[in-house]
Amino acid sequence: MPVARPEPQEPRVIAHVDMDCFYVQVEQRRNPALRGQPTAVVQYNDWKGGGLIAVSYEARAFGVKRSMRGDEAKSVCPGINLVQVPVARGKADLNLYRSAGSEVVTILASKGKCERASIDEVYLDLTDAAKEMLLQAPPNSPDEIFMEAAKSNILGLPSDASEKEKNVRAWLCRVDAEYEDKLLACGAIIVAQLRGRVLEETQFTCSAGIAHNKMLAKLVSGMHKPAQQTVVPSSSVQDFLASLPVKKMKQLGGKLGSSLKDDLGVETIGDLLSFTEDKLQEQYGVNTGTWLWKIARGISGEEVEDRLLPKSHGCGKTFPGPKALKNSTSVKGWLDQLCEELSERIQSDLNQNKRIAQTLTLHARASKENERDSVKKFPSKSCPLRYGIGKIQDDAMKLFESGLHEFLESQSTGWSITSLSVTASKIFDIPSGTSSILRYIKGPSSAASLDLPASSSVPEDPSLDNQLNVTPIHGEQCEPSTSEKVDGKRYSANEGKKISKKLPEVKASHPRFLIL
Ligand code: TTP
Ligand code: CA
Ligand code: CA
Repeated sequence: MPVARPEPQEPRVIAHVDMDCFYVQVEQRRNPALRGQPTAVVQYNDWKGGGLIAVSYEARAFGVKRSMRGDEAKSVCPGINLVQVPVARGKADLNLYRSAGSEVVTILASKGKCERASIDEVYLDLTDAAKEMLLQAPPNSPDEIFMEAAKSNILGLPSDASEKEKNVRAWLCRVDAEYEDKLLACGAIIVAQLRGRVLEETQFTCSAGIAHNKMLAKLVSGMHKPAQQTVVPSSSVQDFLASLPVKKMKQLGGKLGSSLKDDLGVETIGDLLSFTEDKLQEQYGVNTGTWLWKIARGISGEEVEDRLLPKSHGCGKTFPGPKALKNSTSVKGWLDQLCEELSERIQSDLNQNKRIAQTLTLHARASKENERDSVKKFPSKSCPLRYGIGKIQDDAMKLFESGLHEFLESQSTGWSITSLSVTASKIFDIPSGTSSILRYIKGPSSAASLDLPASSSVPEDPSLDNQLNVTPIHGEQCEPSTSEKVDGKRYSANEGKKISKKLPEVKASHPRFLIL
C-alpha cells in the first residue's frame, strides 16, 4: 500500500539512473562487432525464436519491441543480431548482467547515498554533494562535464531545438535562481560527471532523472533515452503531472490505477488535484488517500536507502506455448533447478556479505484446462526459508502444491503452468561477531538448516524460529504482475484498497523479469 512519508524540510537532490538497453550493452561489450548494430538479447527458448528481453536502440528504430519473439523481430528487421542469454541449468543465467550492474553501482555510489533498485538502476541522494559544489564551484565552468550537463533536458524550458543548449547552459548558471534550482543545477552536473565515468570505466551508457524527490526522478529518467538526462525544476512539476497518465506511476499500474479511472474519472495525475484529501481518504483509506493527494502535487518524502545489494533474490522461468508444464513431475524437475540456483545465490550472499534471507516465496502463472482466460490467479505462497538445497526444494514443492490446491478450488481438472519463480526475501545483515549463526548455516553438511541458538543476537523474527514446518505464513492471493518497472513505460502494482491489505510484503515478480 502506498504510504505518504513526511517531507524533508530542506530541498534534496535525487537522481534515478537507468542503464540503456542494458543486457544488449553487456553483450556488445563482450562482442564489440555488435556495437551500433540492431541487436536484441533473447531468452533461451526455441519457441518462435525465443522471447526478446532487451532491444538495442538501433533495432527499436526498425520497430522491434521487447514483446516480440525472435522470429517476429527478424521479420521487421532482417539484419537484427539475436544474442542468446547465457544458459545454466536449462534457464537464463543472469550472473553476467548482475555483475555488470554491480560495476556501475560501485561508480555511482561514489557521490552520496546509493540505493540499488534493480539489476540496472539506482537512486542517488546527491544533496550533500550538490551543496558542496554550490559552495565551492558554482556551475559556470565551460569544461567537458559542464558541456555534457548542458545537453540535459530541463522540463519547462522552451523546446526550440536550435536554442536548446544555449537555454540549458543559461539555466544551469543563472545567478538569480532559487536556491533549490541552483542545487538541482549542481545535481545535473554531478550526474553528467558520473555518467561520464560510467561510460569511461565500463563502456556503458545510461540515462538519468534529476529532481527533488525519488518519485519525480524515476518518472523522468526514461523520458529521454539513450544516454541523456532530464531535470525537473519545481516550477515545472505541475505541468508535467497534469498530462501524466496515472498508469505511468509505479504504484498505479494495477487495480488502484484502474479504480481511479473507473470510480473517479481520473486519467492523469493532475486530475487528482480536483479531489480533496478527505475525499481521497474516504475512497481509499487514510494512508493511500494522503499519498494520492501528495503525489498530485509532486510531493514524496521517500528516502533513498543506503543499499548497494539487492533486496531479494529470485529465480524464474517461463514455459510459453507448448512448453507449459502439465504435471507435478515436470514442475518438480524445474522447481528443483530453480531452487538449486536460489540456494547458491543466498549461500554466496551469506558468505560474501553476511546476509540471511528469511522468506521463501513461490509465484506461478497457471491456467485450467478448457478455461483459456482463467479468472483466478495462482496464489503466491510463502514460508520461512530454511537454508540447504534439499530443504528449499522440498519447501518450494509444498508451496506449489498448496497454491495449486487453492487455484483448482477442489476441481479435478487438468492444468498447465506457464511460469514459475522462487524468491528469497526479507534479507538482513548478520550483526558482526555473530559467528555461531554462520557456523550453523554453513554447518557440517550443505543441507544445514537455519536453526538459531536461543542466545543468538539476531533480531527477532518468527520466520527464524527453529521450526521446520512449511505452513505458508502468507497464503494471500497475489496478482502476478504483468510488467516490471521499465523506465516509466510499463508498471505493475497491487496497491488497490482491497488487495493491499492482503499483500503485506510479498510482491509478485514479472515472469520474464528475473529479479536481481
Ligand atoms: P529495462 O531497464 O526495463 O530495459 P532496458 O535496459 O533493456 O532498456 P531501456 O533502455 O529502455 O531501459 O530492463 C533492464 C534489463 O532487464 C533488460 O536489459 C533486460 C532485463 N529484463 C528482462 O529480462 N525482462 C523484462 O521483462 C524486462 C522489462 C527487463
Ligand atoms: Ca534500463
Ligand atoms: Ca531498468
